[in-house]
Amino acid sequence: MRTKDYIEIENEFGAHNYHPLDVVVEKAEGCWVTDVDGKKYLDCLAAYSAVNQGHCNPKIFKTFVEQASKVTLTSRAFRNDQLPKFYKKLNELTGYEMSLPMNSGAEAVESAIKLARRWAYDVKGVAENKAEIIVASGNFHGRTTTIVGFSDDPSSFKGFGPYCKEAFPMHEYGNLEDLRSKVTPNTAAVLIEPIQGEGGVVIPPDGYLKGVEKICKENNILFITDEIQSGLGRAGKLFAHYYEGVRPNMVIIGKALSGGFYPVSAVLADKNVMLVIKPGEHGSTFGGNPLGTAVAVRALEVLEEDNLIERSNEMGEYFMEKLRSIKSPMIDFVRGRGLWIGFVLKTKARRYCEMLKEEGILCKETHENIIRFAPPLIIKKEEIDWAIEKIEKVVKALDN
Ligand code: IF1
Repeated sequence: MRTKDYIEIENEFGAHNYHPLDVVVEKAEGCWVTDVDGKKYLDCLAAYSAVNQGHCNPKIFKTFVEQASKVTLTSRAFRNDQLPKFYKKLNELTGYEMSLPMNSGAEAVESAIKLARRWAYDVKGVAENKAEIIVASGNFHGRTTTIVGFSDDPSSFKGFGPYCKEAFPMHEYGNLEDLRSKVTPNTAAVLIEPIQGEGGVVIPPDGYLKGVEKICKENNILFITDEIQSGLGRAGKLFAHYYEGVRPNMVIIGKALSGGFYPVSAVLADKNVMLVIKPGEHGSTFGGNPLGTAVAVRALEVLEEDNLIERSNEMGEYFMEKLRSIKSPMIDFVRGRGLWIGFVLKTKARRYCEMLKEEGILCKETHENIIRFAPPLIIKKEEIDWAIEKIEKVVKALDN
């Protein structure tokens, strides 16, 4: 079958909840994917930062196969020999006393919401069912009904209500005065992305994260960062919140936590927060399973062994410098941290992405005019040079 045959089947039998580019991937390795027609592409999306370690990373694959041949899932009714290693690894790597394993990013965000509310009732003393969690404009934290209920993007929330809006006051992302004005005695937490991905790599003003931490400390509020996309090396550090030297009370991780082999997410916290949830009060069938946690430990080791966090920094700087050297009236500016780059245009970006696909580069536009370049962190300098050549060719072609 060829590309068009697969697309016809998708359109006929699959939900139409996406509008993907017309490329049907058959296999992938490192930074490169190959479609069913045998055409190769440089992947500059990396599954929204789930394959920071590169597609089908051989070291993680080895662990995946070994563990899958032993046991994949026991449910949490029993214990397994991989989960303790996962807990220990996250403690050693991040310094948080405990972690709570889930599967998708949204599930980890929902878990953090439950932890924050329970902490508000049992520790802070907020009246039952009155806990508020302040969120940010332009946020993206997943697609469950609770989460889209506090989105300000109609394509996320329209037609899926009713919602509990009063439980999630919104402040303008980056605006500390606005945040302060939303604090009440019922505020349990502030939940933000340290850099907003879906907004097109939106970096808040210097001092914002520090300011959020200060407001939280002054008002006995939990500071929660969603690092599902920005974390684990994508922004050039283990966590993007390291840029301001803050230590949130909870950190939410996912995506690259498994190197793209298996849905693994987690909430990191110290005991004073994590232990508010008692046995039997939260969980999931696959959360903390031996296959996912074995893969996650290996995925984290690969970040360290192959120095991917430093590479993200260096290669990201290099990529942004080369992008800034492209001259065109249609380029507004380039922004980013590490290998997480927003190429902001003065026009619609979809056409650029379609032409880049023809040139062998896969990337995705966001908010109409921004192209995100976020390749796997293993990308080589010569691969960036190759990409820049193609990007410049497309930009020049569309200038005329
Ligand atoms: C899709 C983008 C969307 C996330 C942050 C939680 C989640 C995500 C910061 C939820 C997931 C993915 C979802 C994916 C496209 C991508 C995404 F922001 F990365 F670009 F949708 F906006 N927090 N982001 O980025 O994690 O439940 O998906 O595992 O197609 O929906 P999830």
